[in-house]
Amino acid sequence: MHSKAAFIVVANRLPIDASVDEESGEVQWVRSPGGLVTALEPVLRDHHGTWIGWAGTTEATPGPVDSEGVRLLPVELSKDEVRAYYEGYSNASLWPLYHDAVEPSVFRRSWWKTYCEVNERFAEVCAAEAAEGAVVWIQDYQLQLVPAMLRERRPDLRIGFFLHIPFPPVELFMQLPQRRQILEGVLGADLIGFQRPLAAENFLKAVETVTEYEPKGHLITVDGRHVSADAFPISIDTEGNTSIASSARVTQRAKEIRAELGDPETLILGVDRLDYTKGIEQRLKAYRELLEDGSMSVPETVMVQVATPSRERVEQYRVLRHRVEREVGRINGDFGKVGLPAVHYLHQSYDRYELAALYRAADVMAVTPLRDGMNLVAKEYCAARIDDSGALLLSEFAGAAGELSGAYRVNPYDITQMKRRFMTAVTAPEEEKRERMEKMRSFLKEYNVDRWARGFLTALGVPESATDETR
Ligand code: GDG
Repeated sequence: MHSKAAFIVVANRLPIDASVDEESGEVQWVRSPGGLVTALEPVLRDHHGTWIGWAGTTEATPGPVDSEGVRLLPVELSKDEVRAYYEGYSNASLWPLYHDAVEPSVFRRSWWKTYCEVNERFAEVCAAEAAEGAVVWIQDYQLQLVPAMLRERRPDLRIGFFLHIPFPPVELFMQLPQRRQILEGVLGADLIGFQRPLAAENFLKAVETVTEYEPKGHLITVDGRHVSADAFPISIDTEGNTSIASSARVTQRAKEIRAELGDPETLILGVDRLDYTKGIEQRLKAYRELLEDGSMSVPETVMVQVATPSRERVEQYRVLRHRVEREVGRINGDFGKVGLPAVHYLHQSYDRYELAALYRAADVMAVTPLRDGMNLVAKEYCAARIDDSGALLLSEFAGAAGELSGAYRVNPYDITQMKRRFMTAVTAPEEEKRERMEKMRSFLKEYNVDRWARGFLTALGVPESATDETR
């Protein structure tokens, strides 16, 4: 029998993907590298820790896998559960509400019921896996009930919770039919982490308004227990990103990309999950108007928009895709030339090397969300600019705007201002851009994802040596 875990990460998804072997047709599990894995892997390995999550499939769910010193423990979900818990309550009720309700939330009582049941399952799996006094770190909005459900079963555990997306202002949060249950769920944790101080403040205000608990500063006393809520801005594996961007393969590919695009003077890049929070439509609108009024022209300027497929069964995402594609078609119809479109729209996923090559090829990176917890793409772009060139256009509504002070800030709701900022980013003197980029790059060297994970775990009471030595 395997021994119980002293450190556990609980997230909606396990860091693995199913891949079907072409010859045998067998399902294999491949590790999917991501920021969270990179950050947590050393701590997990050091503690012989376990990662609990859904394997991303409703079919051949793998048994527990031991992978590079980390135990991956899958939680099974049925098709109906994925629809109601993940696509429904998480992504059609909570996601829009937590992002300023930029699209209206859809509330269905049956989705909530399944959300409770699935959260319960995660809590049960975790309770059975945790050693006495273990540290458990629960991730994100899909699992907000797990902290309290777990505490009920295992009061001996040290529980942390981190919300990757914003926490909305109380006026909006009040719309949520299950506002009390959600807050009480999260309050099961000892430490609650947010991306920005504003999110922590919104949360504290919601607790004060909705529950009987009275926050004092960042502390809330819940049944005699001290719960702390604070900001822990997430970051990227800066060194890893920089090293991929400097590789010969990526350097070569960045050159090829520019050549394939017809060697434009200015290459504008957008990389987002195709999500209505990312401000893709506003960005396209500003670009179209700049082409219309002659401030920019094709082929001197070209835009590449990578829109990674996302949540395709959720209605609002389908509608968004139509709107974006119609606008891209319109821009290309009006301003493209044979073999030279004004926007290269790519509804595809790329590997990290191609992504890094795009970052290195782009003169201006446009990150214009209407609301975003942090936005890692903005940080990855800076990490990839190994010669300190390039300009980052960054929405003030992205968490990253609080940290990346060298960016050209935009309000994506103000198209006129966004057009002006686009032009500033394109025409600013090289020296100015370099200074701005240098500032952001040195910030990211220090504030990388290790620092984020260590900061949170230290605040949670995990001894510093345990989070430090292996780094
Ligand atoms: C949530 C919050 C918060 C994208 N396309 C491809 C690809 N990506 C990678 C990027 C980046 C990640 O996905 C996206 O992260 P973001 O932070 O930009 O946005 P969300 O997905 O909305 O993330 C956000 C984040 O959680 C972390 O806390 O910052 O605010 O919304 O790393 O590079 N990666 C590859 N191919 C692609 O086509 N390989």
